[in-house]
Amino acid sequence: MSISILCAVLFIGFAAALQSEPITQDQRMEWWRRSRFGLFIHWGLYAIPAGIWKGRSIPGIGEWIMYSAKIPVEEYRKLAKQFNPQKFDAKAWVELAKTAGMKYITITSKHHDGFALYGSKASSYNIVDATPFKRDPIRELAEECHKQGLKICFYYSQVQDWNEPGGYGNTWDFPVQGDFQKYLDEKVKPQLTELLTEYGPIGMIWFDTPYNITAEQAQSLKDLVRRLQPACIISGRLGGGVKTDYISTGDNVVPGSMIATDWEVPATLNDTWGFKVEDHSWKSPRQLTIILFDIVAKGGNYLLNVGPTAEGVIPAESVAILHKMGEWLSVNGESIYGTEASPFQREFSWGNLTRKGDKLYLGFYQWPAGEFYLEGLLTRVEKAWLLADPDQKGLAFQQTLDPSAGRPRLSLHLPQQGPDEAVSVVVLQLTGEPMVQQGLFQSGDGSVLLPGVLGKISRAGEEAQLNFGSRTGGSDGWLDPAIAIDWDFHLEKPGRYRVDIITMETGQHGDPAWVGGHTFEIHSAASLQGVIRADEREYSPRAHYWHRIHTHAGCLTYNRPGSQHLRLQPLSINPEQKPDGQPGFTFKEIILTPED
Ligand code: H79
Repeated sequence: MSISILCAVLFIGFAAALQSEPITQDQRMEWWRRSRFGLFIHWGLYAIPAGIWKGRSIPGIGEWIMYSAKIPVEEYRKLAKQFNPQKFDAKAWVELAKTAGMKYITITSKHHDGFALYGSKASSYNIVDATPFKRDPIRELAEECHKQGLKICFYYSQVQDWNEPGGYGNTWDFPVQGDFQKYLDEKVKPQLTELLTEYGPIGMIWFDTPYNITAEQAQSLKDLVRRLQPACIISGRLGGGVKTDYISTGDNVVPGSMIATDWEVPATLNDTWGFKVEDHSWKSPRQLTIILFDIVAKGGNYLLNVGPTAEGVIPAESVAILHKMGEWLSVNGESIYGTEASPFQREFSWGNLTRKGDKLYLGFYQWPAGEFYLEGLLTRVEKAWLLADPDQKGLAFQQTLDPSAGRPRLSLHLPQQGPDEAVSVVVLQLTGEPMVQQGLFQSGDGSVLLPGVLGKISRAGEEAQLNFGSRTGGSDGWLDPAIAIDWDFHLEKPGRYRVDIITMETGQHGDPAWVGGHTFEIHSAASLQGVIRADEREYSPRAHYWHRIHTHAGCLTYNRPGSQHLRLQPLSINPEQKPDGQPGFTFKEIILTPED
């Protein structure tokens, strides 16, 4: 036996031995953590009506048209006879994802309407058996992904199925809920088995709407996926309280702070997932790039959606946006792929940071005018440069690390203009792993930021909870005025400070909602009382469609430097709710600004 054959045999034996080892969670998540950016595809029969049924525009998301227009099963199923997407081109779709800098594709194998986008033997209501198209686009896409080195993942609606009496959701055809267990056994499990055995290695199964399923039922789906493909990731929305491989935020919801686990934001380019001919509310590539950077800086993944037409074409607007993002990533991808969350557990008004080993990447959503300061970094900087600069010309900087000189501070001399209109990235090469002074400190400009997510939340002296998970980062559902937030912070410069309370607009794009009129008390150096009102509106780069609303709450004078405390206590919360707005006090943060 030659050495090379011997080596090959040994290697195969070794690989087989490795395979029989149970896969660890870190191994399962490895590709996903490196990827950071994926393409979501919502495609199905709903692309034919594209938001319009019998001449009437149906409000809401496109793939929900059967539900929103209460279309009877018999009528909706007829759409299959028209589904013939001759322009579908798996190679082009995968190439688009690659050009956009995306590393995985998650496509709807079966959405809530119950129609399978692949050749399923478990249900003839599928693209191969029920349409004139007869091809299996899921197979073509999976093969193309395997060829082009992307992970293929399948969205599968496990609870809702409007085509089946046992599935949830269709109350117009099936006013009495059918046998859900039977539906699980006869449709869901056989179909998941097909998807996990006939299409090669699957990156993940993306379950959705985790309601109306018991812990046992959810566990049995998890067990099935684990048994068939142990390396396949299970998305956050399985249900039944069963732990999955990562957290999925709400649709289009970017959390206000870091989450210390794996998580992903599923999001749309306009307002729909499935194609809608009348939806033109495209987000700008700049906005989407900021969101991408912000998500990665908080430790998450971004799954961004396209809704192809009934012909099989990805809308030109979507293609143009994704090309732009790809251009940005081709220059700045180093600050995204394989990076970790910012070591600072807070947002900055200028942008955010990502980290890889001994490097920090500062992503500027707004280019600072003049000198730029970063406080709290305890590790020495060796070199700073613009990521977009191929020569990596060093930027001048000064760093104060001597504790007797006060807070550690890096000051950077930046050029007049940033290299990118979306997010400009500065690289800091450090002498070691970044160490950061945690806690709430005064910034270089003298301001103090007290974010809700970093405060201590209590109710009548007991620990309490508020949810800052809304897409704008403001608190969601703060209706109880007995809840208070406390902060301890450090002040270097005594003096008089203006107090701004920031609340967030919410609501729908194009129709923002905001409710004020809550009354509050602030206790710190002195006590202030007031009413939440819109004294100033400010554009928020993180949540493009919604403004940050400032309430000028008055002034506080601190006579000495050092440790300080501030408490925000609502006295009353206005219960009014605007259509589609969030109820309650949509509090984001307090800002203290020195009054010179
Ligand atoms: O697959 C996409 C959505 O179809 C799915 N999740 C993402 C990834 C989703 N399932 N449920 N929802 C989203 C929320 C549903 C909201 C609704 Fe409505 C409000 C359904 C009925 C009222 C929006 C407005 C849709 C119809 C009217």
